[in-house]
Amino acid sequence: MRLVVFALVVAVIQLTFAGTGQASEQLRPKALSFSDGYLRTMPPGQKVTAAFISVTNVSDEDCRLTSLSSPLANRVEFHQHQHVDGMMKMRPMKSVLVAAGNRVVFKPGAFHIMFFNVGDPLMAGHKTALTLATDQCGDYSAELEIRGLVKTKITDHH
Ligand SMILES: [Cu+2]
Repeated sequence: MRLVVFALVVAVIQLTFAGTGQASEQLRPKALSFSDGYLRTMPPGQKVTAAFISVTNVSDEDCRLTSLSSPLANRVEFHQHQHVDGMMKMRPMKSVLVAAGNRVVFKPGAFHIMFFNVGDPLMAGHKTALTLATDQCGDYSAELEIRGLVKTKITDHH
């Protein structure tokens, strides 16, 4: 009998803790949301590629993206395109600010994410996780769809 009472007490304590966990999640909603993430496949023999994604800050606090990681590459960087002496150059950025209520779109020819030393060939259609850290808005895992370089032909064209 004593054992049953003890088991009940343990169950009630566990329920209480589970309850507080959910409450604190609700008090601190995620500041950033991610959409349209994709990673380009590489031509044979290459080990460098780029990823693109939209980052929306739904909070009223500025968030700064500070670092990136991926299981597919040992170095992942934020890059920016710049015109220098009539040439398009890429420059790494230490961090990217996503201001309160704003959206930053990583897209071809603008801000983008570079993957270096990609170990294995990338399979179009597969998905992979990109981990993003911020200064004060927590850490995130965003989904990237792996897409081929060549656009699929429209077959229903007359
Ligand atoms: Cu780049």
